[in-house]
Amino acid sequence: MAPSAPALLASACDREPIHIPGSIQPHGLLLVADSATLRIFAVAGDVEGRLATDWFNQPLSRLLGQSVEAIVQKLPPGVGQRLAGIRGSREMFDAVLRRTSQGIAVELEPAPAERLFAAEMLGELDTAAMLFETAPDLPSLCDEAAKAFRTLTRFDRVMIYRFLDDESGVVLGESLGGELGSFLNHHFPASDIPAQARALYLRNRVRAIPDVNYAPSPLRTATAVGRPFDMSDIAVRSVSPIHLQYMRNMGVGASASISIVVNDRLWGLVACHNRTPRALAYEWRLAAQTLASGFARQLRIRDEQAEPQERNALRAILDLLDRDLGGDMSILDILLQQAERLCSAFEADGFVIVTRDQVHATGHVPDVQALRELADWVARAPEGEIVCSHELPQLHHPAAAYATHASGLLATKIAGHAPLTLLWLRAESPEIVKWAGNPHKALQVGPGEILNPRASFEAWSEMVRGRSRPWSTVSREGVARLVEALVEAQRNRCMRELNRQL
Ligand code: BLA
Repeated sequence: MAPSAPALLASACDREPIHIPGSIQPHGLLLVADSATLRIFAVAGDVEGRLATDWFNQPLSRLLGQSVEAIVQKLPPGVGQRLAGIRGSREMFDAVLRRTSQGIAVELEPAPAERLFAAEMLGELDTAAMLFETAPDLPSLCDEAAKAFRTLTRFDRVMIYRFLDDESGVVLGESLGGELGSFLNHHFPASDIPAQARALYLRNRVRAIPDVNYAPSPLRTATAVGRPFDMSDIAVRSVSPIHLQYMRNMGVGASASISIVVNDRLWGLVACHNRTPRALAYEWRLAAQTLASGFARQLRIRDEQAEPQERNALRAILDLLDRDLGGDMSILDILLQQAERLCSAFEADGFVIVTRDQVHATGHVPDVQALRELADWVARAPEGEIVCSHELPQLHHPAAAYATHASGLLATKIAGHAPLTLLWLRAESPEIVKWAGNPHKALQVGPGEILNPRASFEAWSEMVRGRSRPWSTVSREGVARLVEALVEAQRNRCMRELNRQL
């Protein structure tokens, strides 16, 4: 089958090597010095004009002062060290030094006109933490977060953008100040933020584009260097031109985005937009990162609190099964006796046990023929694998015919001399999704054509079918534990049988 238009687009976008753009944003300067000699071998930006100096092969200390040598000596890999108050020819700079595998990188950005004082910042963070804690539900928590980030950054529009399972995203919270319109509850396709960008944002947690209309400043080296310079951690890294066009299409003049990381996964982003150019200086970026950690902590706590009910129901049924499996009743009879509970504990609409010659169904399920077909498909998965989907028709096309009963599937096969396939089914829950622009028109690529971002962000609604409520990690773990218990019971029974025969 030919790949769909959005899939083609996503893979084309995923290929842009955004960590090695070979240039920076021109509000900053970049110097790269040899790690051993501390002599500069590459620069980007108007170093000659703004620092009024010749740079090539000069020691870093000539530009940054003698103290730089001691700082570099103590610099652990990967951690940025700030050095404030560097005097340029016309302006003051703040510097961040970083040890990389390709040399010592020094980023210089204009010092902000005002400073963010620690006491002021801690006060703001403390107030935000309290508001996060007392927010009654997820939408209010996201609204509080959007407000807190707007108070801190003073951008016109601040959004809490959450990634969904298929990597598309939705705006869950928003705070508006200026003339920019609202995107609250709007969905955006996965290709708007491609995979390599999401991976980078897990590592580099705060990014700013002070002016989306900038002309990039190329990295210049006096002698050829082998590998392109990796700018993954560089704040002034030049961003993808496709993304810059996207921002311009949205009517945005400046942006900043802060990663929200929960349990080592990129849960979402705080997306800050300003209609006109606006910078987010180092201190504010640091404060934004701390605020994002506090917000992420609240998200994790709430997620953990939401689970106990489901966990308890599953534990209860697994304990019951453990007790019965120690006895003499057949495994199939035990499962049949507990079928109703097995269905409800996994919050399924239907539960089915398929043996070689029988189909035993509980709850709402499609017809027997469909169930057999589905079980045969599950049985072809590698042994021990748990099949889990809340968009079954996308994974297994014949399921489109019975999607109303089974858009969600959690399933596994227990091998052995009397193999069993267990299917938990969830009914379709059609959803009206409001997109910012028609996601199916996002594609503008053909052979030899240049990739373009969407030009329209007009609200566009669509009824999404073939999806159920997603399965939780707890449910998936529950099936894994059930499989373990059943396999062990089979083994014990075999041993007992052998002992009896001896
Ligand atoms: C990056 N796209 C991004 C970023 C956001 C979005 C937030 C991260 C920018 C950053 O951290 O500085 C998209 N911005 C949004 C969305 C909202 C928003 C969804 O405010 C909703 C509220 N973009 C496209 C297409 C491609 C593409 C078609 O639309 C690919 C062909 C690419 N987007 C793209 C790339 C980046 C990006 C490559 C990385 C930019 C970079 O860091 O260099």
